Amino acid sequence: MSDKRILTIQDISCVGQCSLTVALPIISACGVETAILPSAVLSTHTGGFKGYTFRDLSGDMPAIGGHWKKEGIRFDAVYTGYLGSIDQIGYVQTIMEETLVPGGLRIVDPAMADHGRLYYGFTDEFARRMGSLCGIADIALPNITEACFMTGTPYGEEPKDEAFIESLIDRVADLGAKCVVLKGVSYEPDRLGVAVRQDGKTRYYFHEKLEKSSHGTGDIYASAFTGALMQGFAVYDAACCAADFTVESMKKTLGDDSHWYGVKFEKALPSLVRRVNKG
Ligand code: PXL
Repeated sequence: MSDKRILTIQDISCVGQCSLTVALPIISACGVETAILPSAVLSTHTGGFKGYTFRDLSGDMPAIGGHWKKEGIRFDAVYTGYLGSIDQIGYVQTIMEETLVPGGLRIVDPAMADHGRLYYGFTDEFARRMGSLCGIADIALPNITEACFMTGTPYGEEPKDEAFIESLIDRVADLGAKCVVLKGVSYEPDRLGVAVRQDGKTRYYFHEKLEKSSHGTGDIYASAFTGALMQGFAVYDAACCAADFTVESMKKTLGDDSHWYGVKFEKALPSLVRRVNKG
């Protein structure tokens, strides 16, 4: 069997346990070679720190992609997260076309919004364009807020019942995404989970809902999902595995209020490694 190699494109937040600083260790721990393309370099993530630096690396992307094309470098999957500009969305599509092996997977985590709001610096136009990237995805991994922004669905204040969730997934699927893993679904007060739409059917996976929501958990989820998928898990099984790992990572952080900026996923890695690396 040939080992898988993937490319992940997202920012380096130097401090803050999100994006590349979680994707690289998690996917590597899953036994999958992980190449990176940083979309931007920030001193910290944007969720709670003040005065962070931000260097947009959009200008470097075409030349980096061009070099890989010339060298014949290929990936079994490209997984994208936080992107630094609208231009990057087009560059990413080109890099996918030029570097994916035949049948290679496009995994897109929109990574631009949560709790009903876009992250600082993003616009409705960016969200619309991210919708077009999700439209070419084999697997799109939005949370409810991101799915709403990409599809022009009002987020509203009301609890999101099954009818709302099913029609929201329909709308993301209508963008063109082949599979949709919708994160942050909850129909009962103490249960949280994901809805996985594949081949026109939705399957749910619920786990306990912890009191505190934490930063960077979407990136942890998408990274573990990608690692498990590349190790041969079916989409639904990878979605469940990633959910369990994310909850475990959050539990490892409970009780340490000084660790407000992210979760201690490192402490949960051994369980993920055991579950994903079968060989
Ligand atoms: O975890 C998503 C994320 C990634 N990168 C940066 C962020 C955020 C969320 O706020 O600010 C820079």
